Amino acid sequence: MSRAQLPLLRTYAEEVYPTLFGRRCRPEEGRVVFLGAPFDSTTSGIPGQRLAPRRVREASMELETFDPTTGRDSEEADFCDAGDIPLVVDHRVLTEVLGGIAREVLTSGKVLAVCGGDHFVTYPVVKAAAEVFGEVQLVVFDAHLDLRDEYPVRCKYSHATVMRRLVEEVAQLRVVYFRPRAFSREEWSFASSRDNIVIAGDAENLLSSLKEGYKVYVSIDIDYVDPAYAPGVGSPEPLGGTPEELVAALKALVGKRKSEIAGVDIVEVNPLLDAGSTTSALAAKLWAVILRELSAL
Ligand SMILES: [Mn+2]
Repeated sequence: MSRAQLPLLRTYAEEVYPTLFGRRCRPEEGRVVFLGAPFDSTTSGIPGQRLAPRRVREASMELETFDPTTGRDSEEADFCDAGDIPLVVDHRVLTEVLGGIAREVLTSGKVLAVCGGDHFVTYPVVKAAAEVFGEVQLVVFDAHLDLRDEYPVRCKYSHATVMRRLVEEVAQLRVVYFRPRAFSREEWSFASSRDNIVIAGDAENLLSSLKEGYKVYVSIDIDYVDPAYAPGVGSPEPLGGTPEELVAALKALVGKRKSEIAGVDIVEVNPLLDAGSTTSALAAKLWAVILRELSAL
């Protein structure tokens, strides 16, 4: 049988998998590398965050991306969508695979943008950042502190212990939380006992809490936002912030610290618990803002 040339059909096949804002490029192109981490093995609630990278990309295709106030368009931002890491279900394998990629990307001078996944995906990336840069400041937008020693029972490495493990294992790490609102007594007393953990109550406080000269990594748990705006999360916590507040804080942070930002992640979107694509679309919109701001160097 002859091998038919079918160029039109091949084009369609290449476009089956959605990319962030439709971007097709090679991973070595672009200042920012966008990478999906479809991992949800350490969640203590209903899993499904592994589906978020794909849903967030699909939602991004429906969004308009031009910002008239700056004249910038997220579709033209200086990034590449590198696809997803392979599905892994063991946190040690995730640490090896994602940590290795993060070291490579950060060593090259690029910014790593990770689309989770449950909050544990932050662990290997921040460890890699500390290996590459030494001193790292971790800015956390999250309803929760994720500072439990074990959660669920006897589990040391999970989405609810991720910040505790990082604080304990990474020397020279500073953690600055922006307006958390859900605490266990244990977490509060741990946070209060450490001078490398700061809780900021507003954007001004956040910026003044950051020391000069440190690389900055930004971790956004989508449950920072009120469940009314982000229902597709495993641990919905009432009385949260609005998306506008989050965007204002992110713009202030990225605007002021752009050249120091080593990486950003958005985690804990769970499409299985979402109301339509509400939460995935919010995450996609946040990526639009972040990529636009990071590109304006
Ligand atoms: Mn959370």
